[in-house]
Amino acid sequence: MGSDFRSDTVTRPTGAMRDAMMAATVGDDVYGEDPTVNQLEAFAAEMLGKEAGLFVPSGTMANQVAILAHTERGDEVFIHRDSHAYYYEGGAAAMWSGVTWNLLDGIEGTPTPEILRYSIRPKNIHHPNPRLLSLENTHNRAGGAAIQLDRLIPLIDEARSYGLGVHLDGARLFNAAVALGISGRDLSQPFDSVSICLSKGLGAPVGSVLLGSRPFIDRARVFRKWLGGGMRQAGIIAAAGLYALTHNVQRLEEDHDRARHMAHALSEMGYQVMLPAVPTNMVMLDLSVSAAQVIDLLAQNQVLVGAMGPQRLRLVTHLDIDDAGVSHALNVFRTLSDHVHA
Ligand code: TLP
Repeated sequence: MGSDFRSDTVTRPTGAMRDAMMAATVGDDVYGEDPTVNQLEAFAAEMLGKEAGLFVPSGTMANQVAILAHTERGDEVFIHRDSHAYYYEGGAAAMWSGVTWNLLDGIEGTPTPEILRYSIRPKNIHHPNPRLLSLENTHNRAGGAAIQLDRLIPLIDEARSYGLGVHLDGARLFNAAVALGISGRDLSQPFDSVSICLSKGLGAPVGSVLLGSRPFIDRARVFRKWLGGGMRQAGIIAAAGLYALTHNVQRLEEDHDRARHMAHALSEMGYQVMLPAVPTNMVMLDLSVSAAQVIDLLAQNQVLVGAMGPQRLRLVTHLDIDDAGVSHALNVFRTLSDHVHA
């Protein structure tokens, strides 16, 4: 019984995935000679309708390499203030790319075209060079919200009218695609670059892929090397990624069903559940007491959850959470409910 709801990053590779890793043909990927890495990059590019792909160790490196490849030092990057690349990446874009952020508002982590328009300053010696818009789908801090294309396209059109490039942090792109009932390819189509994570709901132990045009990926490959992300016989882990993309996309529906069931049950118990318009594999709870206190109480009962704010909990469903794990967690929440209602 799995009851670790802290993140979908905690999944461990299954036996079948480990078999695929064991069987992988490998070579030195810094020489471009690892057949399994090459296969993963080509497969992911084909799946998302982009020219080329770059295998990187983490979602953070995928975002940082993308920002490096899109910008020059001092350029301005537009991003929602709750987005991972700004909020959770330790200020890395300031360190590596030397860019300046322009932080935007908007519901579900997604600005409107008007919000972007009002934040664009005229070309003038006083202002930085506006260069990139970075979006996120699903949006993590917005409770795993899947964002529909009809909200994204007008925003992207607006960005393009100022000559901005557009990057998508698609760490959970397939959760969004499955929840919206469209292909990952259609959801990626309007973006210049897209990063996907293999090590979240898809269940691989390590790795992300950055996708884009061939010249963009060639440039990104140089930055990956600079950041120390050139890996050698990486086919061992790329094989897990290929397995994940082949077997674990459609099953994300199960994680969404379990999250929906939990959201419903918790709300019936009187918990304040924050639900996005199109939810995926996350449940956010707003408490009237400190999150840390409730996290401790839950952990004493073998239920692990994370905090998304001083009084906000995040529960994430994934490959290693089954129905028994959900029932156990709900029973524990039921016993605590008198203490922790908002
Ligand atoms: N998110 C992690 C934490 O860092 C918060 C999680 O548990 O959700 N983009 C998005 C949208 C992410 O949610 C994450 C990881 C990343 C990028 C970074 O991926 P990694 O951890 O592989 O660097």
